[in-house]
Amino acid sequence: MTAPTLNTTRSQELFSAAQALMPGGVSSPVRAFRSVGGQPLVFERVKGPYAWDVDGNKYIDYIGSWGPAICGHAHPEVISALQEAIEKGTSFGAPCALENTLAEMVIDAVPSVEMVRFVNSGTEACMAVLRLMRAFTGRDKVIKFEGCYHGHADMFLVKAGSGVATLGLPDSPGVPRSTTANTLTAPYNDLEAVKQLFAENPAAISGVILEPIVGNAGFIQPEPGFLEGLRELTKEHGALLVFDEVMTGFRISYGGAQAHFGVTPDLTTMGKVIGGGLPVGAYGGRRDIMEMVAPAGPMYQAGTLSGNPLAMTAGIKTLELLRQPGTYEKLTATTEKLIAGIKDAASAAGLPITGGSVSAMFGFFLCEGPVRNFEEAKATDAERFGKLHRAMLQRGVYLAPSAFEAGFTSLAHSDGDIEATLQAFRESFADIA
Ligand code: KE4
Repeated sequence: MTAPTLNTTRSQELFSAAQALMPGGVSSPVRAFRSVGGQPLVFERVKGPYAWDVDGNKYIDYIGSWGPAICGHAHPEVISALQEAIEKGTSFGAPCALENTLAEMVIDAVPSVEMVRFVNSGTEACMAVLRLMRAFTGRDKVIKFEGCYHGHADMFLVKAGSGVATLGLPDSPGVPRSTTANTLTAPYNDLEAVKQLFAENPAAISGVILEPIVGNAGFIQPEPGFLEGLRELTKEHGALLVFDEVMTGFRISYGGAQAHFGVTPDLTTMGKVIGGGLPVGAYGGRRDIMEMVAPAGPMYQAGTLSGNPLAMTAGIKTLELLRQPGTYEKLTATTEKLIAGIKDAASAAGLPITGGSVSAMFGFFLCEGPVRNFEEAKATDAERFGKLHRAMLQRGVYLAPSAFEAGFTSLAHSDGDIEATLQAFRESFADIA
C-alpha cells in the first residue's frame, strides 16, 4: 500500500537556503537526515505528541526534541510558568531562588546526587564530570563504551554513538591524539574487557562513564549484572562510576536509570528533561567529590547562562508534572504497547527485528538480534531502516532519522496515537519487505 506523497515544498526551500548559511543546513548533524535520506523537515510548531512542518503536515513525534518533551511538547503548565517568569527577565547572571528549587528536586529524586551544578547542555555536563573525575582521583585515564555518546567534547569522540555513528565518522578530525590517548574503550556489556583495562592500567584510571541504558547506538539495555559488576570493579580499583543520564534521567523513572536498576554511581550527568526543553545540563553526585568544584574547591567550571531563571522554571514545572502518581506506569504501558506492536508488524511482514523498551524509551534493530553492544548493533539493516523512516513520514509518523538512536514516548501520546502509529508501521513494513 503506497502512502500519499507529502508536500514538503516549503521545507525544501528553507532547507536549501539553510545549506548556504549553516554547515549541512542544520544546528546539529542528525537533523540533516543524511543516513536515512529523504527531505529533512523544517518544523513550524509542536504541541503534545505532535509536530507540524512548514508545509502544514502533521506528525506523531517519537523524538520529542531528543528527550525533553516527556510531558508532551509545549505543555500548558510549562508555557504559563514561562510566561510568568519571562516578565522578570531572561537571564540574571546571578544566583536565583529557582536554582535552589530545581537543585533540591534533583537531589531528592536521584539516589547518587547529594550536590549538583547546573550547566547548559549534556556535553558541558559530561566535559565537567570528566574533569572532576580526574581532579578527584588524580588519574588521567577514563573508560567509555563503544557506541555510547557523551556529547561532542574532544575526549569523548572515540568510538562514539549518536550522530558520529549515524554519519559513520571514524572519529572526528580536529581531536588531537594526545587528547584521546587517555580514553580507553570497551564493548558495552563486556565486564571482562573492563577488568582487562584495569589490569593493564593499574592505578591510572579515574573512572568508568556509561549510558546505563544506551540510546545512542540504537536502544541497548544492560545485561543482568553488568551495572552491578561495574560498581564493584570501580570500587575495587579506587575509580569512580559515572552514569551519563542525560537521556535516561527522569525518563526511566523519577530517579533515573540508577533508581530503576538499584545501582548507585558516584557521579551522574543529566540534561534534556530537567530543562523541560530549554537549555539545561547538570552534573552531581557525592558531596565529597562535588565540593572539589570551584569556588568550593579548585576544579574550575563556569557558564554565563548556567542556572538561568527560564530554564530553571521549565525544569521545575516539568519535574512537578513527572512526580505525579502513576506517571511512569502510564509511560511504561504506552511504550510497551508500541514496541510490541512494532515487532508484531515487522514479523507479520516477514522482516527480522529485535528491540525493547524501558519506561518511556524504546528502540529496535532490523536484524535477528540479540543486540548487546555496538558491534552487534551494526548488523541492523540501515538501508532498510532509511526506507522505513521515509515510509513512516509519508504516513505522519516522525521517527529518529537514524538507525543508531532511540525513540521517546510522552505522557501526551494517547492510545489513538499509538494505534495510528502501529497501523503506519504495518503498512510501511509491508511496503519495504
Ligand atoms: P547535548 O550536548 O546534546 O545536550 O547532550 C549530549 C549528550 C550526552 N549524553 C547523552 C547520553 C546524550 O544522549 C546526549 C545527546 N543526545 C543526542 C541524541 N542522541 C542529542 C541529539 C543531537 O545531537 O542533536
